[in-house]
Amino acid sequence: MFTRILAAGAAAATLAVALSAAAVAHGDNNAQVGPIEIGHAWARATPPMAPAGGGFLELKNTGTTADALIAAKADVSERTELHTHIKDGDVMKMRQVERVEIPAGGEVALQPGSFHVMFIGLKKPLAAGESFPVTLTFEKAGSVTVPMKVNAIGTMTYDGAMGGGSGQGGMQHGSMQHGQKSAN
Ligand SMILES: [Cu+2]
Repeated sequence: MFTRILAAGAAAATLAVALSAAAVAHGDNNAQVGPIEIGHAWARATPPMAPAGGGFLELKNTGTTADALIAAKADVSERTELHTHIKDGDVMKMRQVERVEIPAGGEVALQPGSFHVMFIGLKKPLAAGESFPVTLTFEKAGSVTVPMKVNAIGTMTYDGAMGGGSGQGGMQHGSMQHGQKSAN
């Protein structure tokens, strides 16, 4: 229903703003900018000396043209980058990416083991139970700030499910190298 309203075109712009406000009021970190809906934004708590932390969210493009997440910004860290995980032999490594594509009518999840927001140079640990604002910038839709809730170390999902095994996801974030891109 929502999609059809937006597809009605530019005349719907004012309406879209009103709907956006309604979406935010639903809570659970949902926000919207243009045709892009953002939901389930969360970050994983970090141990005291961790240099970096990861943030995750779901993006849905209700529009008829592709868009892309091109930047994220937060005050909790010195730098904030977009990353993905790649498998190099048996080792998972993180790489910075310039953009995360969101196809027209499509969805993309930034989630552990895949795309994520990387908070590098944490000013203080991310503490479970807190939340902090993250500003996301999309190539076409512009910028929007969403609250990112912090789940416990080892969490794998927005709802707080823990990983099977060792909670290695959190460890990986703390120990992986982030200088690779500039060193290439
Ligand atoms: Cu990363």
